[in-house]
Amino acid sequence: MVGEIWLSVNEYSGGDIEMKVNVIGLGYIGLPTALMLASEGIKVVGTDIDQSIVNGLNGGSVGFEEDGLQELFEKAKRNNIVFTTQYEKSEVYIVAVPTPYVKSSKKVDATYVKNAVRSVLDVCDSGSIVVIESTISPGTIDKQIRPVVKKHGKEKDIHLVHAPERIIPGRMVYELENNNRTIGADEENVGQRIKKLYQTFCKGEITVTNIKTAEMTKVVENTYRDINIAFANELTKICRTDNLDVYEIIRIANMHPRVNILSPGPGVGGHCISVDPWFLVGDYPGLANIILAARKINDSMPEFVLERISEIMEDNGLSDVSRVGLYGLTYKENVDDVRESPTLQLLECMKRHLAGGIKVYDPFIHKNMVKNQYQDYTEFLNNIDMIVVMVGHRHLNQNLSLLKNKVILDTKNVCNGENVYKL
Ligand code: SAJ
Repeated sequence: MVGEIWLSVNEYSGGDIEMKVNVIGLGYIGLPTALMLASEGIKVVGTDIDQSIVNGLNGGSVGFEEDGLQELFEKAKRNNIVFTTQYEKSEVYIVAVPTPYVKSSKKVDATYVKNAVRSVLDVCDSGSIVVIESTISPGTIDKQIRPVVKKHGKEKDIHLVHAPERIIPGRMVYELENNNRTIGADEENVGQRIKKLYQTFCKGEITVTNIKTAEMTKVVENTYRDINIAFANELTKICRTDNLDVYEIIRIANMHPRVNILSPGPGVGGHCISVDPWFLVGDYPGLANIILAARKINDSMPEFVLERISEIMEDNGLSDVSRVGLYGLTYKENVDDVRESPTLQLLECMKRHLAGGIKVYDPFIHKNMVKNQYQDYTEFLNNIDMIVVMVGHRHLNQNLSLLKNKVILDTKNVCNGENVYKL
């Protein structure tokens, strides 16, 4: 059977051999991956336990916005991609379900992955390959997934692979095609087979290594970025106490050939960079020191923004927080994803301090999800004297003139002018 898969992938690259892949979890990662494979002629079944997602896809709606995603969807449909809540017998299974972390222990919560693997084991044949794409902390496959396979009595029958994704929301389709990737497998030939599969759409370099190295590498990549953002945020706080312009300092420092400081901001959101470093903190207590400090600094930024709001309100004789508006609810610009967003963290922090009434607007969020949220930009602006730019959406820049009578706190360094305050 294993030989057959190897053959089929090889033959596929040369032409028209069928190969079936079941992609499990049709979210931000699983869906584009499923569509990409189907567009390249692989027979794909996309599975999600959420009937409404499956109904949406079968009804022609992709569910979220990404450049090039709709076109990919159309192509995949022409190639007969199937969307269902059922798991389908296939040669390869790609699991792309969420991996949250347990707030108290900071350890990865692999429940969704384990459930998905259990369901795969119920249907799969001997020789199948189960690829985990979800981000997991180092050792998760050994400690949590292998026992599930063993309990099912299939440890000798199936092959586990870890192929963490690297795509960034906002550029997913481009990055799926062009990023380098890592594949971790127990046996080199299994890794090479999965490499062939990803090579049907991925033009980047694909490194095959062992599973634990692949797990660690993925978490290290996001932790590296978290630490570097934390450095920029810490500099911001330092510069604030001395009234120094942190952006000018970073600009000049970055002219050094070996310095590349990232941008400060109102905090770090998203489901990756603000989550993955906790896996290392949780798993290596006492050793993950810089990592923990970086997490704390980035998590402290929404509160720092609140302090800045209060200072600037006082400077301008403003006392009514309900005349202040937050621009942006998403975790970064030009996406509709609000997971772990700094604005939500800031609102949470206000709630803890029993403060409320601040207004909110985001051009990407068409449903009201927080209190005092507006859907109409003009109405939002008419009801505030001070605007806090939490996210630098393109929409803000296209309508900058509307802000000329407002006091502006720009946490993303996207506005200029006399009435503009920075972090
Ligand atoms: N941010 C800053 N300053 C910066 C850069 C980002 O404050 O200089 C903030 C953003 O505003 C946002 C957060 O950090 O709130 C994260 O945004 P991001 O654009 O840096 O990254 P993500 O979370 O959208 O995607 C990351 C990517 N990982 C890395 O860049 C190492 C992506 O490649 C991964 O695939 C993704 O995480 C993931 O799934 O792990």
